[in-house]
Amino acid sequence: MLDYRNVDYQMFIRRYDIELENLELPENIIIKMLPSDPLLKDVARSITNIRFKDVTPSVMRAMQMGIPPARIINEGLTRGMDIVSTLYSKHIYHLPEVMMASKIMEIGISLAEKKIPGGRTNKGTVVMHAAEGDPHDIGKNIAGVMLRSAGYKVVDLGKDVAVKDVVRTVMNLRPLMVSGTALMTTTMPAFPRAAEELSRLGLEIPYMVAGGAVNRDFAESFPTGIYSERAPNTPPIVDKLHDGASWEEIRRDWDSITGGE
Ligand code: B12
Repeated sequence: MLDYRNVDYQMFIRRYDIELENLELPENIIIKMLPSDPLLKDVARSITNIRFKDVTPSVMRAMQMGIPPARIINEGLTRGMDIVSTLYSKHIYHLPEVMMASKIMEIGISLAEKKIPGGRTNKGTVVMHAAEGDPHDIGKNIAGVMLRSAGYKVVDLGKDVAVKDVVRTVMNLRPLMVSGTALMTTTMPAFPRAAEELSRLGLEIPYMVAGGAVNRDFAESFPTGIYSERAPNTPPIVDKLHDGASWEEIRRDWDSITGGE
């Protein structure tokens, strides 16, 4: 005969993580990650809730209330996409939601981007691309906005760009820097290939690599490679190159330039 009198029910609750499961409801994940500013919250919500019609009014409202466009992009739109990425990794959202969210984010970026000062100056050219075979370009597009607003001319080759096209463009334009983005581990080997080919042609142009698939160790594993972890950290790195720093100096001073991230 079973005796339930002395059973510690807390043990069951912990075993099945009932409390935790409840906290992990999609709405709770969203609430925990939303920015605290109510205007930026609305911007992020338009993405997390996949509401095309909300993005334009929420971005416009935030701009009218004086929130700088770069902040709307970094703390509103990007945060919204981060939340969608989290929901995707937890199998709550699937590819269709992710694709719609990235479209909504693009609408918001194109609105905010127009109000970013710096568009008319040209401190130098940067060639950007997403690696051969890689369709992920959202982070690259954000970094491109940051660089344009810092006064650089961005030549964006787009996504899934063949190594030979990167090399040809860099040969023709001789930019201050070339940047490649990879979110898939299968596509990141394209970068050392392109950098080696450029070195073989006698071009020692810094090759910034970025995106979720790569890290600083990988970036610094081949000559000319440098790393950027987050889009907003990119202008300070390029400013150093503009001031004459070499890729070796960027590696050496990376922590102080980027604040360690
Ligand atoms: C959006 C997305 C897509 C979209 C891409 C839309 C687009 N236009 O980019 C779509 C739906 C097309 C897609 C497709 C696929 N995807 Co996908 N996708 C994602 C997802 C959910 C979010 C990525 C994202 O844009 N995040 C928002 C941006 C803002 O964040 P971010 O890229 O990390 O950018 C930040 C930093 O990394 C950095 N950064 C990024 N890029 C750059 C560039 C520069 C220059 C700088 C300075 C900084 C920088 O700055 C940003 C913050 O400031 C990720 C999951 C994840 N957790 O990352 C998977 C993910 C990248 N996808 C993945 C996969 C596997 C695929 C598919 C193969 C799925 C499939 N089975 O079909 C296909 C690709 C098919 C193909 N070969 O064509 C995997 C990759 C796994 C791996 N490690 O190899 C991931 C990690 C999901 C997973 N956990 O499995 N995907």
